[in-house]
Parts: sequence; structure tokens; C-alpha cells
Amino acid sequence: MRFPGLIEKESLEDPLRLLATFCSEEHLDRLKEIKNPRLWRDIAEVALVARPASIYVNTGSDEDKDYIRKRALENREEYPTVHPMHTVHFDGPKDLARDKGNTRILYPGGRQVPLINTFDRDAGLTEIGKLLSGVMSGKEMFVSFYLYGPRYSKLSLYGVQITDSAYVAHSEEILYRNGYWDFVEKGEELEYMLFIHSAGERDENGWSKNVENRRIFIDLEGNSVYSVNTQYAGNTVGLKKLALRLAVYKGYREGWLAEHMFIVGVKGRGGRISYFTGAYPAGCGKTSTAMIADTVVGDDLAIIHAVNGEARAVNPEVGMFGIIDDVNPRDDPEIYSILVNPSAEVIFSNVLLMEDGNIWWRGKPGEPKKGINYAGEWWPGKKDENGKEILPSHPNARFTVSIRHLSKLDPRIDDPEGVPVSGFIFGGRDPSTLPPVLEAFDWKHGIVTMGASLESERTAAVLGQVGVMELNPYAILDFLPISVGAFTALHFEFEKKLARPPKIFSVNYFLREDGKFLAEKRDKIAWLKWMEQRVHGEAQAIETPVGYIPTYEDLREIFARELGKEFKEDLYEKMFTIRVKGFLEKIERVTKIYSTIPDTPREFFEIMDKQTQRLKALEAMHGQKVSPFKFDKK
Ligand code: SPV
Ligand code: MN
Repeated sequence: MRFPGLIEKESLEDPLRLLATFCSEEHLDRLKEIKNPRLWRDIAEVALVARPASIYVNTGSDEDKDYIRKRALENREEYPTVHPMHTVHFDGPKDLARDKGNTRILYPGGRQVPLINTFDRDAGLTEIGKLLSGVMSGKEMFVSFYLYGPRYSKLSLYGVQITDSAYVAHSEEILYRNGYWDFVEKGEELEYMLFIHSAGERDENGWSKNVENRRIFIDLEGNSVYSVNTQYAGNTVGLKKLALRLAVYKGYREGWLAEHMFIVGVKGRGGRISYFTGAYPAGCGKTSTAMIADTVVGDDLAIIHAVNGEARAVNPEVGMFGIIDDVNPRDDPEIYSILVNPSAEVIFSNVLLMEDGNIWWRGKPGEPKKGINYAGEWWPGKKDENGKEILPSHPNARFTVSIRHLSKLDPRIDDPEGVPVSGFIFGGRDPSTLPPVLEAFDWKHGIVTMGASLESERTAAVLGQVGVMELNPYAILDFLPISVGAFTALHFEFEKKLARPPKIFSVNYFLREDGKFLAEKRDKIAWLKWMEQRVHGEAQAIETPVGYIPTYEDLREIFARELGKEFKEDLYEKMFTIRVKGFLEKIERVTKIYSTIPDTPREFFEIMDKQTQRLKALEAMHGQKVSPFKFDKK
């Protein structure tokens, strides 16, 4: 039982009888088909506490999908547009992003974990129980079943979503594989994550009214997540970032990895495809890298297991919840063409819905006209109470769409065995130090100096302090339920199961000189192709104190072939100069943080120390800035 204080234990003794008071006969039969008494009890308990008017059991059939869409429109959780398959959802002005402060990992005794927002489990469950009490009265409760990965895959997990939001259920139908029949097939043996969500009371605009009581509590012990008084998908769509935390924890106990990474294929010699996974903090080029690769398996998440000595990855999702701001036909032709295709089902969130039923977001050709947006009615020039102009569409406006519309979709997206991973990429935004691409000496060197040390520059737009580097280990810090020291140790352990661990690379598209970016946006493909060749031992490399860098000759050849562009020697030299001071400062910043994290493996510090020594030796010989032409080729 989750809420022993709120309901009598006996009331759950016959969960089906209890559920019969909430479900029509047809929907009760749908639940009975899944022969799993624990599941019946879970649903019955939530219903007893939240008191919905009715329960809708979603089997993922076309009729059910249509019904959920229809309900989202009727409830004004979504609005119609000129295209029947396109709808618009608004989260409300105070609910436009993930709420870090109120997203907490429940630990018995409220154990403190450095860098992680934890809370006492008992206190958390008590608080959430109160917030959930009667919260669904008068509303319909949707119960849906999903796979978190391909069907019949040992790498996949399962999730049950309970929500009073048709928008959340609708989003999940687009983003995940419906697993009702898998639940039926597996019955009692099935272990599942449980996501319980309520948008709470909604105001006349449809926004959650009590956002100050927004809570997202992750109960590791109960393999469950509770989310109330919020609608933003990053806070509510269970199978997205809520499941990621549960998956990281499960992987930690079982010895596999759940990562905040894309999975892409890069074509090499003879048409072979090599797969890479990539972790980038927000605003560091994750989506654009995924879209520039030759094939896409996933754009956000990866579950990675060691199978017969090989790292294999699956995408738990089949959809994208992507940022729409600045998506335009020139820079993002693929995504743009999907978003304007009337036959693709899309939920747009927090864009501008104009009076004529068309939508507009920044980057879309044409002018924004009067309509409604994330802050209510909008007209050109509208200002907020501080006299600041209100943007027509929000910077975190997004699209929710099936990944299957991508022309580059990898044919192995549904492969239960996953795809073999040749390389891990860690990408940060660094204006002054990291070269565009760098290969680690080995797995541990990469995990420590690239993954665990991943940083990103705060941008002026966000916090006003340009150039401050912020640590975001593995780009997963916001979603980590355990200490980053333990997560690093897990990566060390993972290597032991691999006959040939993936190579590890770092990339940085944001190196600047005199305020100007040294690399062009489309150069990303060149770095990917170099990595692909390195995986197969085809490209040469230069050993530096911080890892291997490409040779000028190889890059010149790759730029000419892939981009039809002459890659100039002096640009190469600028890009790949080893900036000793910057590297030493980075080590100092990062080590200082890890020295406050008690379970950081000792080897972490040893690897960092060795890197410091190599850098100092180089500095003694060649100074603070060392041209790549000063090193020997390997
Ligand atoms: C991210 O912020 O990493 C996202 C969007 O992918 S959210 O679902 O909000 O986490
Ligand atoms: Mn993400």
C-alpha cells in the first residue's frame, strides 16, 4: 500500500470489485484481461485516493487513440488548428519547464546525496497522498500501458501511466509503444514502473491552478513516480524523464546504463553503419547532431546493456518532444517538413495559435498575428505587467511527434537486440578550451575527463553571466537519482563486461576566437565521420596530454569529401591548439566538486592527476598554447 493513512487496507482485498464502481463493464473487462492482482490493487488504490468520476482503460487501439485525442480537445487541454492532425496545448505561464526545486528523489530517512534533490520518503508519500486526495473528482482517469523499449527485448522496461490529463495520455500514445497486449500476455510476472499524475484543478484557461503545490516525487523503492499540479510534459509524461530516473536506479543495481543520450548511425567505408550515443546538456547541439547523422535510432534517451561482451543500445521511445523555437526550413529541413505536413500527428505546445487556426513559432516563415499563446490572448506588441514585450511563442515551446516520420529513421529502431555501440560522445558548450573533437585514451579516461567532467557554458540569455562553466555530468544531472560518484563507478563496472568497450569522444561546437565561432554548424558531420573512421582504425591521430586529436590531412580529406569545402591549415591549427591553462582550470573546477562527493571512485582522482601532470609537462616544454603541429602522429 502506498497511502496507508488514507484508506483501509481491507478496501484493497477485492480490487476488481472496487474498480467496478469506477469502470464500465467494458473497461473492467480490459483490466481483467491483465491477470496481475498487484496491478489491479495499484489502480484501485489510486482511484480510492484520487476519486475520479470514471476510469478509461486504454488498449492502444485506433478507437482508444481517437477517444483520447477527442477528450483532450473537449477538455480544452488541446485546441484544434486548421489541420485536423495538428493540435496545440498550453501549459500556462508558470508551468513552462521542468521544476527542479520540486522534483525530489524520495529516500528513507531523507538521506542526503550531494548535488541531488532528495526528500524523506515517508514525508513525501504523506504529502503527495494529501495532494492526490480527491484530486480527480469529476474527472476521467486514464490508465495506459507502455513499453520502454522495443517489443520482446531484454533491454526494455514497462510502465503504467495513470493520469487525469488526456493531453498526457495523448502525448504518450505518440511518444511510446503501447504495451496493453504485452501486459495481457505477461500477466503476473510483469514488473512495471508506475506513474501517477494529476494536472490538479485547472483555471478558465485550462492551466493548472495550484502550481505552487506542484510536486514531482520519485519513489525509487516503490518503482513509482507521483506528479501533481503540473502539465508540462517534462514533469508529467511518465515514460520520459520520470522513467529515466527509475531506469538509472534499476540499471545501477543490475549493472547496465540508462543514459540521457541520442543514438545515431554514421555511414563509413563501404556503406557500413557505426552507431554512436551522445550526451549533451541543453543548448549544446544534441538534436542538431542527431539530425545531421546518417540514421537516427533515438534523439533523447538510451538504454545500454552489455550483451555477449558488446555494448548494445535501444531507444525506449518512438517519438520526439523537441524544442520548436528557431526550427526553420533552412537549418532544420527535416524537422520543419514534418511539422508542416498535415498528415503527421503533432501536438504543438506553447506556440502561438492564431485566430485563423494557423500556428506560428519563432523561425516559421510569416508574421505572428493575433491569437492565443502560453500567457493567454496575444496580439503584436502585447506587454506584460513590467512593460516587457511578451513573445508570441515561448523559447521552450515544443513539438510532440512520432520519430517514424523521420526520413533518416534507422531501420533497426525496433530491433529487440538493440544496436551495437561503437562510440560514446559527450558534447559541451565551451567558448575557450575544448577542441571540436577529442578522443579519450581509453574508457576510463573518457568517462572521467569527458563524461563525469561534462560542463556547459551558461548563456547570457539564461543567466546573464557569460563564460561561467557549469558541471552537468553525463548531461544527466537533472535526472540522476543517485550520486554522480556512484554513477561513475557504475560506468567503470560496466566496462568489465565488455570485450571491446566503445571509444569515448568529446565534442565542442562552440569554440570561439574574437567572439566568432571557429566551426560552422554543418561541420558536425566532419567530426562524426572522423570518429567513425577512428572506430575502425582508419584515421590517424595525434596524442596530446588530454587525448587524441585528428591530423590535418585526415580532416582536410573529410571536409572535402563530406562538405565540399577546403579546410584551411590555419583554421585547423586554431581549432586544435591545446590550451593548457583552460584544461588545467577545468580539472581544478571539476575535481573540487567531486572531492565533496564521498563515493567518487579513487581512480577518478588518479586519472585527473595524471592528466594534470601531462599538461604541466607540456607547459614546461612548449608553453600555455601548443599547436597541434608540435606533437608526433600516432
Ligand atoms: C530535456 O530537457 O532534456 C528534454 C526536455 O529533453 S524534458 O522532457 O523537459 O526533459
Ligand atoms: Mn532530454
